[in-house]
Amino acid sequence: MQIALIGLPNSGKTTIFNALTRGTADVASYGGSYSKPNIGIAKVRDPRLTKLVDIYIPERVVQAEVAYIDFPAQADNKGDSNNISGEYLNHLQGADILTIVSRTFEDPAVPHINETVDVVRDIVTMSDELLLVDLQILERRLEKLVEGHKGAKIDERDKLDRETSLLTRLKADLESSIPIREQAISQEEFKLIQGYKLLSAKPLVVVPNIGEDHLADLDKLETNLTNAMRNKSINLAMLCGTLEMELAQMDSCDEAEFRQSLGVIVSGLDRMVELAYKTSNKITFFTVGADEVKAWPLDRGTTAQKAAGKIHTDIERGFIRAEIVSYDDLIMCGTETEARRQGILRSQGKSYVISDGDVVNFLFNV
Ligand SMILES: Nc1nc2c(ncn2[C@@H]2O[C@H](COP(=O)(O)OP(=O)(O)OP(=O)(O)O)[C@@H](O)[C@H]2O)c(=O)[nH]1
Ligand SMILES: [Mg+2]
Repeated sequence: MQIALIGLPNSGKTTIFNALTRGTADVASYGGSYSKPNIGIAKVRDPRLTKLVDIYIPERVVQAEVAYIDFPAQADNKGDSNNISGEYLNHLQGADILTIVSRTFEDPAVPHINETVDVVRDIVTMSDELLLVDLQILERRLEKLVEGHKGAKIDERDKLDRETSLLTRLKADLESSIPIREQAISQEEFKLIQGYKLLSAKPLVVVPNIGEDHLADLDKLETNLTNAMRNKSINLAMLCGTLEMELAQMDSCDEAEFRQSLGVIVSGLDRMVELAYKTSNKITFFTVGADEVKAWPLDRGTTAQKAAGKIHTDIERGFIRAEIVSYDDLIMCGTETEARRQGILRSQGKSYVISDGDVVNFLFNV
């Protein structure tokens, strides 16, 4: 899973990138021209995995991973579509989830591109920027369709007409500020536009970056901001970038102690990742054993047989059945043997749909 961090200059993207990846990329280093993005991989912290490790005491623990890309904003980026093009656009189109980092912290030492701090304005600016990019893509495609129509054979015209009317409809909604992800699009229609990799079709998470001085009000601020947003479907995970970066350098005991003392028990980064999973319809299943306990990300709605294919194509091909117990039931029973004894651990066939937290043992024959 790849998450792209975008936002206006000085919003705290690199600070949050460093916190997520325990990295040391330069903060506040924009020089006015586009330079290479920072790319880093982070393990997904999942407390359920820790508990499973306590039960199985495996030789190896494998956490899920997320790749993050942090883009240096251009010095003159005030949020118009011309800023997203070329390599930058390619990177964004390749990401699974877009995350807008939006500055909420006040700091006279850190200049703001729009002079004042106004988080709602900046979130709208950034999401409109994504819409504008999509509009341009659709406009260019529509021009090509008109040209193509002239030279097309009669039987091809029907297909071109269908696409033209779909794109015209999507464009009109974009012009009314409705992102693709909120438009009513059938599965069949979606297939027609999939190749365009439209940015506003991607799951979006907004990360308002607050100052250390507002940590105590985090929950209240987040609720207020959610209420203030015109678009209620926007998913917010508010956090303090500088604090999270500081905490990321500590070991987990010190981190927990420090969080306790600040009253920020839950990691803002963990909440952000959780939200990223939720908005992109990803769930987690686990495989367990004495050799390895592993967390696997999976698209919601995937069947047991398809999930087996994540591990190995042989397991998918030779799938017999899957033994499944939910994480909660396993914890309640204490051991797999007990879950089996109580009949909670069940055998499921290939069309069983995997749920979040399922602990799965695939039986196969090749
Ligand atoms: N006070 C305060 N300063 C912050 C916070 N987050 C980031 N900063 C500061 O803001 C400046 C910009 O942070 P960066 O993380 O470099 O921001 P960016 O979005 O990556 O900036 P560009 O790459 O230039 O677009 C740095 O000086 C940070 O130390 C915060 O939560 N509180
Ligand atoms: Mg940066």
